[in-house]
Amino acid sequence: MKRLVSPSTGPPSSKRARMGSPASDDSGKTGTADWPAKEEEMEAARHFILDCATAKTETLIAPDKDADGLASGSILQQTLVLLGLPLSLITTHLVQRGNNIHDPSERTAMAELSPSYVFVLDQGSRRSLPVVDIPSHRALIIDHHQAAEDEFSSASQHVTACNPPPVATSALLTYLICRPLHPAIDEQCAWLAVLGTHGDLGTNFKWQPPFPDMGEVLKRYTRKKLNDSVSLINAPQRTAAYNVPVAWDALTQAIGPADLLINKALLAARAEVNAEVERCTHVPPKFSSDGRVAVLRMKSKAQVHPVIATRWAEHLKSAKLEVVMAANEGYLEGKVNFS
Ligand SMILES: [Mn+2]
Repeated sequence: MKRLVSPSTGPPSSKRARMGSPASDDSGKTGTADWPAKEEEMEAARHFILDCATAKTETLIAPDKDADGLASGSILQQTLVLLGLPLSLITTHLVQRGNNIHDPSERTAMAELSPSYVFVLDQGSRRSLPVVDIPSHRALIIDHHQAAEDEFSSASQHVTACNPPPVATSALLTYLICRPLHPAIDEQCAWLAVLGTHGDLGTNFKWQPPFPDMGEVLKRYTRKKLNDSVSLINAPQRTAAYNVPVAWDALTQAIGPADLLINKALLAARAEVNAEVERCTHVPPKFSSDGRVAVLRMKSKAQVHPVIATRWAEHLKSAKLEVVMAANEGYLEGKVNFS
């Protein structure tokens, strides 16, 4: 089966034509049909992307703020540009701290950009209004969070890797959708698929079937540099300033992990978060009277509570202990954020 579609020839004339995918190619190395998502959803997503590139109109990418979401967004943006969509027609929307994409303020901000095509990446899914209040827009949701078949924004198209297991990441799903669309995507974007996957599934993630063999990528860029990149890309979302655009800009401009490792803004963000974790992590936990719950309290504008909860969970050793909670009073005004 032909795996690559030349950008000059465009999509096959038949809407149902199969463009091929790693899940169904000759090598048989990368899993089975309908993994990481339903083949028909993946094919429909490819047609959506090709339609968008051909339409040459205002396009909005709304990726989640972490390594997986941002890597997914960067893969998609590079694909659209390779397919001929001018970068000047692509805008990115990153949601505000503590917000989600369905918040009225986010919907307003996205609608103001008057997009004809909207991509919602790695944001989680729920039954909701159309992504934006623009009657003519087309929206594609790419996700891997658990969702029932009808738990998506109305008037949207979706492709989800939430089943069958093992659940892939949004970055890997996006990569596997985009890879057959242009011959350069493999070279440009494979490392981003690994970065996003290590972001969500852990830095020791083993690339075993049905996951594709990424041995080449790990060897070329090294696991260490890719994992270092994960922590750098995840740093801006945890800073007091919540400066996610710093991570998006760095990731979309990087040719490989080496560019991220010397990025001053990312390094500064990580240093700030590390210092703040260090400041907040030494308050000893309080235990419930039965010893089953430990609570760590802190007050920080930075998103340090997940890191501190994880650290203490690894450190505390008690047969009775079942739950370790970090409670941050300083993250969102008037609220306590738990991890
Ligand atoms: Mn994700």
